[in-house]
Amino acid sequence: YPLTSIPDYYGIDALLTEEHKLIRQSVRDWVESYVMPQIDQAAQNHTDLPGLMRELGKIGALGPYIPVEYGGSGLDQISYGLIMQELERGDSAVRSAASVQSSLVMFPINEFGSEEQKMKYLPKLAAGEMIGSFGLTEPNHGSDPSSMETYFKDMGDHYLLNGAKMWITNSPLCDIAVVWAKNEEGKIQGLIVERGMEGFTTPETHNKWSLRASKTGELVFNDVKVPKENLLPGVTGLKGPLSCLNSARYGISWGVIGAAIDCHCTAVQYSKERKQFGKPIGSYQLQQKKLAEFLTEITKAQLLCLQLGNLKNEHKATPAQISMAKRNNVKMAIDIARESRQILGGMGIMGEFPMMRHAANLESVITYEGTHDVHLLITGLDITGINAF
Ligand code: TGC
Ligand code: FAD
Repeated sequence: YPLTSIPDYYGIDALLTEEHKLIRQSVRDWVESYVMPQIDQAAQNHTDLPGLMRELGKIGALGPYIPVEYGGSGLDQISYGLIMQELERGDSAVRSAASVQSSLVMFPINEFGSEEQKMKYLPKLAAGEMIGSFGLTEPNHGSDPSSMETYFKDMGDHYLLNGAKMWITNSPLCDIAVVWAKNEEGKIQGLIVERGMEGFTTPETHNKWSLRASKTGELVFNDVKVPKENLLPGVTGLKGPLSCLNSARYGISWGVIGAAIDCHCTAVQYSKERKQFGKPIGSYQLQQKKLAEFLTEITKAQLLCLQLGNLKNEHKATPAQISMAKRNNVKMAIDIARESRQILGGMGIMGEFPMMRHAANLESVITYEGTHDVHLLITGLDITGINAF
């Protein structure tokens, strides 16, 4: 379908700077040339895209808002959002790779790391020469990370880390993992664990029906000796990992607009070309209702993200505002993926079209970074002041 059909129904482009539009175009071009031609096969074969992280590094998609002196691009939050949107138009797995590296690995090192940690890790992470993962979720604690069991002890000249993390994006590929664990006082702190440390393993999780072009796995720590200089000195408590989630959830709010746009544009094109009962299916009211609702929901999501990005640029976005955007936009995208698949009839289940892949991916996106239910409870708490967890 023609890229010119990408919706901007409310003229939102006029609110973007020339730099925003250039960044968006360059990522869009890269997605067209690198992701689109191979993503269906990668997803069908359950393999990741070769060299993806280095490619993302080359186009400046890793840590775009990290300061230039640490290898980032020093861009604003709208730029970050637009990059995520274009990546997820290609596939949620591609946006996931960039989200984890940027918001869950580079962000905590930049916010809470020592100068030595920033110099050691950030430039390589920004270039995609090093792959990071983020370990918060455990087999017994997903929505409730404060009950985590992974812990470390102070052994004098090093820490000893024990426990396990589950559902970790890129764990089988990672060179380092930012791991959240409890100290001897039961307070949560972050440690940078490096591949090769004795007792650290990263088994892959097989047989996913979702995010098949992304590697997921475990992080297992069996008496891992972690050097003291690998503790993130700048934060203690759950607010450490949750601050990273604020950044990643914000990026997801934008990203899923890309997946929705890909489905919408494909459905518009198909509905004009496919004829049944002698007329294009797009001429029937039932199909037009779907298309009209897609465009309405995409437009609302775009406006929501743009203003959230403005707030974020001013450091005024609250975690609850970010939860609302993540919850609303992911549901919007998964609904559009499912409904648009129907517009294509039988063709909608085929790999030549993106809907099934996006719909299946979005089942993970609606679950990770806080489930749909958890974000509703965060909004409920913000409205009432009453914790319903
Ligand atoms: P609660 O008692 O409310 O708060 C504990 C402390 O944390 C602070 N806090 C936050 N700080 C910054 N940002 C936020 N969003 C924050 N939310 C809470 C809070 O102020 C408090 O600080 P302090 O100083 O008073 O101690 O915490 P709780 O235990 O009741 O749990 C709250 C809840 C449910 C909101 C939270 O735990 C939650 O969000 N659960 C969902 C878990 C989740 O999102 N996991 C994501 C794992 S990572 C992932 O999925 C990556 S997928 C990546 C990909 O491939 O793209
Ligand atoms: P649970 O917390 O067990 O929830 C099960 C159900 O119960 C959900 O519907 C939930 O909404 C509901 N529920 C839970 N508590 C309540 C309540 N109080 N009230 C009402 N309903 C409730 N984690 C990481 O740390 N790093 C990663 O890189 C990462 N990548 C991921 C990649 C993929 C592909 C997936 C699927 C997950 C990933 N996750 C990662 C984990 C993800 O964040 C968790 O799956 C998510 O937080 C939910 O936890 P859970 O799966 O244990 O579900």
